[in-house]
Amino acid sequence: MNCFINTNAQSSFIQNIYARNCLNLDGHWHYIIDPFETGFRGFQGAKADENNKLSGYFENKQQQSKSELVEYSFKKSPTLDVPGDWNSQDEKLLYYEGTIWYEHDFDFHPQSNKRYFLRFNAINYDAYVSLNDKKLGVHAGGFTPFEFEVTKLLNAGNNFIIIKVNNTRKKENVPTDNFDWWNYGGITRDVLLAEMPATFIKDYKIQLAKNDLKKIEGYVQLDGANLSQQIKINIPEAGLQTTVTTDANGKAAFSIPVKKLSYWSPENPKRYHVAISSGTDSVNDEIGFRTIEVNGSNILLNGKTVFLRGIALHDENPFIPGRPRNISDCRMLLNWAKELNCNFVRLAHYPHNEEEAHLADSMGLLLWEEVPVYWTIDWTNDSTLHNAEHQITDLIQRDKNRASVIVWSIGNETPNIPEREKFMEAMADTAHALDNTRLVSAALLTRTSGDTIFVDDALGKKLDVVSFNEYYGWYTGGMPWEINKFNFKIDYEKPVIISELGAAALGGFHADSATRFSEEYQQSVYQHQIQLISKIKNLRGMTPWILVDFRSPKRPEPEFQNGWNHKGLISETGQKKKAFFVLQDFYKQKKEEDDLQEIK
Ligand code: GCB
Repeated sequence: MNCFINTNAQSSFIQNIYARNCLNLDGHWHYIIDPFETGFRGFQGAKADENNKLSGYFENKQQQSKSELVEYSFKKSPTLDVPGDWNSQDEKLLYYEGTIWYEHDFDFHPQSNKRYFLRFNAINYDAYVSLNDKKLGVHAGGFTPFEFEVTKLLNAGNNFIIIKVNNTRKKENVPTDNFDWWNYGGITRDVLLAEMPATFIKDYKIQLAKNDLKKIEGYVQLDGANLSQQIKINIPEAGLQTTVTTDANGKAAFSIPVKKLSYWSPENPKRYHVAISSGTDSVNDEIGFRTIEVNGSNILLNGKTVFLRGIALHDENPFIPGRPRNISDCRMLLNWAKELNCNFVRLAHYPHNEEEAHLADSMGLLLWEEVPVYWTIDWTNDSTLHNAEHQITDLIQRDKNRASVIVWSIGNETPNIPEREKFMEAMADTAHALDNTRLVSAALLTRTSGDTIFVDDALGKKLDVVSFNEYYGWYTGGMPWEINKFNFKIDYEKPVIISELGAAALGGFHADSATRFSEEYQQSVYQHQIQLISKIKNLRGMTPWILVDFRSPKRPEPEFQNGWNHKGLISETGQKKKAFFVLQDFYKQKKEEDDLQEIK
């Protein structure tokens, strides 16, 4: 059974964790590979973990005398870097799917008037967490943050964390057991110990009101015993401030009229310093203010039509190859997108690093963020839906103050079958209910009959933007130069984004444009795709698949694939393929057209 058992984890977490006073617990963590789950069940398979007491293997046990039999040792075991997936750090773990135990010691001296939260920014997939041999709780889902309050469990002096991580793919998980990327396991993002005042600002939202350039709106949420306080929100550079009082639940909503603001956009990624303070706490953020809306078949950014010159991206650094280990890895990827003349990036197919959205804010890149509701999810399983809803909720909770984020994507290529409807409609409703200031979409599938490509998935009615993936010239539709015969029939009078198109090419392999896996073939697909999709009257953006080659166990062909999906415009060695320049030129032209439009 898969369920999102979250005994002690908060259903929400501290907003803007990187602006807080944190001890960073990254570093070299000991690990033990445990394919038989011996540490969990005990040596004879007896039950472990009852009444919050850990037994056997979990404990940070040392041999006390030379005669004592202890058949494991964290201390003597090798280490893995945290953050980092395990697959890329130890050759024998490249394909590993199962359990690994992590252990990490740290020295700490808690203060008596503070509260402490142990924060994990992502662990893939199931995490079972303990501190000083006391169970904190469990978490399911590989890409969203979670935390535990540990105020009462910290020692003065030595402390240790033990985590059992398991990345076994399961049908009922989100994503399910079949997906086209590497199943990187482990503690893939930062581990932080946050020190907070007894009553603190746990959450806030500060954004322009829906479609309103003249009003900043939001709320502040306190956590602690002293819930009724005065809260000040100050944006000094804009000359804006307000004071509100929190209610008995610690929440206060506010609204600030705006006269003059420099609005955030890719051309002007202006962020304002925002200070939020209560009697007992204060936190700062850098926030950009912009509106995003759909008007008929247009997408309007700050009231003006925008064309989304995008590209899709996995959360992977090809040079490791593995999950990015720090923000510089993400910066490298986003810089490549900039070089391609993009103003938009699709962070596929799951939530990427929290800091990446801050980076996109500062670089002026619009973002599509997504949850891994991918392909054949276990549609009728209630706990799977609960898990998926939890993931979209956590993502929105985490990134709701980021100007860069304009689209929440609730899934990718989910088949148009009746069992799916309830699930996906619930996802769309959840995303809309949590955030009415952004657009909700999903990467849909199409169907072809004769020379017509039909976009008629019923889910389209629930989406603000109709997006779909199509691989004409690669998986279907004949040779690249034959695809222009197709025409689109799209059932919705809404803006359209092509969320994927593409073809694979092995970087450096040259042949004619009829030869699969050659750069020339890929180049030809891009040239003809640009003509094909230009037929779509409501086309307002595109995110071709994909910026960089990425690893996939579903690509075993030894000569051209060798465990890689080579649809990148940039190879796994960082080499730009011919198609990169086709798209770069097209986007340059699009940008010039848009700039001209602006002048008129
Ligand atoms: C798709 C999927 C993407 C795959 C891609 C491919 O439609 O959305 O995850 O990697 O096709 O390369 O086939």
